[in-house]
Amino acid sequence: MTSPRGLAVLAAAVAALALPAAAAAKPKVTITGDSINNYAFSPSKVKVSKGAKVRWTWDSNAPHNVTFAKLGEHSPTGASGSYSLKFKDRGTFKYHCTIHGFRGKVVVG
Ligand SMILES: [Cu+2]
Repeated sequence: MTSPRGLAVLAAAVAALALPAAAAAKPKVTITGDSINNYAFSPSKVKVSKGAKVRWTWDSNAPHNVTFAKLGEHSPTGASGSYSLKFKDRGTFKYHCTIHGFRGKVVVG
C-alpha cells in the first residue's frame, strides 16, 4: 500500500532525525598543549544529551588525568590515555587535570 513517493518521504524524515543524534552521540575531547602554560582540554566545553558518553583521549609530553571531583570519577594518570564517562543526569559537570589544574566542563541537557 505504501507508494514509492511515501517511502522517499519516510527515508528523508528518518535521515533528518538520525543526523543530529549521530553528531552528538560520541563527543570527543583531547588534551592539547606542550607545557604547563598551555595544556588544555579541547574543546573545553561539550554539550550532550542525557545518557550520552563522552570520551577523552590524549598523547602528551606530561602526565594528565580527567577528574570529576564532585562525582568521584577520574581517569588513570598518564602521558597518554583514554577515558569515557556516561552522563545519566542533567547538569553542568566540571572537571580538571589534578596535575596541572586546567579545566573543562560537560553540560548535559
Ligand atoms: Cu595535566
